[in-house]
Amino acid sequence: MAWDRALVDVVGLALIAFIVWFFWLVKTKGTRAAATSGGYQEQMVLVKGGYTPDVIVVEAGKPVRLNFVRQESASCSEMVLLPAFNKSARLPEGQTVPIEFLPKERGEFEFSCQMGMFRGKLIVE
Ligand SMILES: [Cu+2]
Repeated sequence: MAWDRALVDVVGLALIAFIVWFFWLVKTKGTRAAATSGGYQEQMVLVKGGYTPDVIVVEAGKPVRLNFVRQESASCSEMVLLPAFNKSARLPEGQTVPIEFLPKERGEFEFSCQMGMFRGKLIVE
């Protein structure tokens, strides 16, 4: 019968979808910024159709340096804003633009383009 083979296929596909979703979800917990010799927690952020990584984990009380690298010409991403830290910067295409700040409080803080279409999150622990 064709229908029972179809059922097996559907169950198989559902299982694959679940596995993909599960591992993808685990991965979105965030990227931990690396500690550098200068005492900074540093993370490179690729700006291309969004922010990669878009969830960055840092520790409170230590200075952070996010190095934004914009690799697209779409005007949407030409500014990045971190309202919680009173920071913003223009991102010329192809240049590395560092943004430095000191996260004092724990919490989750958004960063985004000026229209809020691209979004990322900084998790301060
Ligand atoms: Cu935008």
